[in-house]
Amino acid sequence: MISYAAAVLIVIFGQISMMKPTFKRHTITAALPYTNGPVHIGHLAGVYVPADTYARYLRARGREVAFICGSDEHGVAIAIKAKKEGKTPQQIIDKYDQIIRKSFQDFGISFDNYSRTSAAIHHQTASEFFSVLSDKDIFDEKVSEQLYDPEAREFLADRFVTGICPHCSHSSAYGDICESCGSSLNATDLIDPKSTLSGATPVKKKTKHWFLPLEKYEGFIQEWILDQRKKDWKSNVYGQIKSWIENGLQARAVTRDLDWGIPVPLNGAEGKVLYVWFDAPIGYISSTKEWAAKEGVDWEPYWKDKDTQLVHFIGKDNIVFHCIIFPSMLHAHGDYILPDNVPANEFLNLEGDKISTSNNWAVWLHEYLEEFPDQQDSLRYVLTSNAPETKDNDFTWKEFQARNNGELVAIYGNFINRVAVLTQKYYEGNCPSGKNLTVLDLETLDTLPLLVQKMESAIEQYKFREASQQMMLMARLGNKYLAEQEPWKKIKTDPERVAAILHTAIQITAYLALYSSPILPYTAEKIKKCLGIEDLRWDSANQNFTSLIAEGQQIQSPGLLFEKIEDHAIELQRTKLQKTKETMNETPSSTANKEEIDFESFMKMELRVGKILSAKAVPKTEKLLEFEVDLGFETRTIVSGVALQFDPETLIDKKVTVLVNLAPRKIRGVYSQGMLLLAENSEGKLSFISPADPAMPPGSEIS
Ligand code: B3M
Ligand code: ZN
Repeated sequence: MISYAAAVLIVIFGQISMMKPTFKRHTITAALPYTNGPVHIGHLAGVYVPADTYARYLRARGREVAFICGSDEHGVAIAIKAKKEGKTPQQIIDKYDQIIRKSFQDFGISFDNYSRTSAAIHHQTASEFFSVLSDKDIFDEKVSEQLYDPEAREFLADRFVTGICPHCSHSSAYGDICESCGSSLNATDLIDPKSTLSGATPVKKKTKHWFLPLEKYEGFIQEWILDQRKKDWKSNVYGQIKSWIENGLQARAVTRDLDWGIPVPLNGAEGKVLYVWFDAPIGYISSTKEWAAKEGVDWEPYWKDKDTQLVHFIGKDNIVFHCIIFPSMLHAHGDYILPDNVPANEFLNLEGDKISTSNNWAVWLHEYLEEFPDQQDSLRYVLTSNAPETKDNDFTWKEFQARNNGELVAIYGNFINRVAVLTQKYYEGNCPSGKNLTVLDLETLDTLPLLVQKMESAIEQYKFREASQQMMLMARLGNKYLAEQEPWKKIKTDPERVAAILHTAIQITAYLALYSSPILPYTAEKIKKCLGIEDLRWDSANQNFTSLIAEGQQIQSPGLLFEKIEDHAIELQRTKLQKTKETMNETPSSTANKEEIDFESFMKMELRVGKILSAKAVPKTEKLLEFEVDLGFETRTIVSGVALQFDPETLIDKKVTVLVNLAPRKIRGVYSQGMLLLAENSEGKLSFISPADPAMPPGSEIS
């Protein structure tokens, strides 16, 4: 018993000495996802699962937390996506905001608030922030030469332009960043730039912009991060900042010539909007305001009180924005606190290849749940235990299966299940007495607070992989204890011993449930309910750890906690990816990719020149226009899905190519007789096929 008491003291003392300076409250932010696509496992592993684990942990310890996120709805990525799909940016953001919100909800990402940067409160907050800096004369106003697409008649910046990276020669760097070497770029730095709108080579044209003079903040960043030796910061983050400072910081334009975004609140800035990376991080502040208003609390301490811990969870491609640009903005403003830490993760690859939204090389969260319903915790666990914390990591379906079946099912689930079943069988579900615990039982229980302490310390250092290992060690301990004690062999001969064994095992299940909650929230909730310990608190439990569940307490079986994943389910996923790969490797769409046809088949098509006589929208549709087309020998009605890209008025009298002998079809109530032929470039831009000589009369045959 002495060794047992001593161990407890060590545990308690150890905990006190390990504790970091405690903050009064915590503002936890997770990168605002762009609403130009759904979210995938890379997002979850890199940002949202670790952020959620941290937020859940702090709440479990009774801390005041504001866990903040929202959709990032401005910027070029969205403008491009809208152009590609022939939709308005608003249509795009509305669609993906919904999908993303739902995925987060479905995976139990416990944001206190999830906002949108298109919200009025954000426009106002970002606008005000800009005005404060402008009033303080922070910005340099410069007329400079920017890239301009002469075909699309638009200024090009960021993702609207690609070219060769001047630092690493990567052939498809963007106008704002090279994803290969991580350098932040200005579009004019690119070698051999090309417009992603039209493919044209851009020309330089003068335009006025407002610049944040980052070079003036070098000293501040140097002192804040490097000189203070934020040694508890992750080395990948610290290293990136250091190399940025060593290369020298340059002024960055914080306005853009774009028609999608927050208007620059200045006279003489008409037609210009705030740069998305200027407004997006301010989105954390707006989202906090939105939350505070709903909760009836004051938002300001969450951003302005030195006793608040501000932590940004992001992926490594966002480091410069969160560790240099946004802090410089906050510093220039003057009222705000700076992040206490930015635990950025590296990237998660998928089956050996970089996850890519455009190539569909991803496991989309909404699709995962269709195939593995109610198995959120399995994915959360696998992504945590294999998180790309210090280097890029690979997600493979095989490993997913192995960890799910070998750890969650065979160890964690098996242990809990056996305890529940045996307690039911021997004691009708009531926890047996713990009065005859042996030294071995007590020593087993003794180990638990130590594991919890290691887990706490890992989480506080943002080492979530390690935390998940400690959690699994707890389950292993329980499983091993039960396997070695073999209560099923002793029940007839030594019922007193069996009572002690099950009492001990039940305490371990309570432990496991309580301390798994940041990592496996759904599972923890289920077990806690069955044990009747929903109200048990993280800290109090640790001081009372031999009798979390008292003698006689009724416990229920949580049923199947984790489902075994069979080979065929994994094969299905791998085949799906294999198919994607085949499409990726297929000849690009700019070269022929349909099956060969013979001359006769081609000759079956009757193609003629037509002249558009009238064009009007088909009521209650977004995309359809109804045309009257003169074919020389007759006039036909033809419906075509081009409304998002063409103004009907501009098409009158245009000569076009018509497939005349296509079987007629009724489209949205309109009888369409034929098809207008269009060319489509890789960006989705459409163009009618017109005869080179505009004098060709309607009805002329094309062959
Ligand atoms: N929208 C996410 C990304 O780079 C970007 C984060 C903004 S956080 C303020 O994918
Ligand atoms: Zn590069």
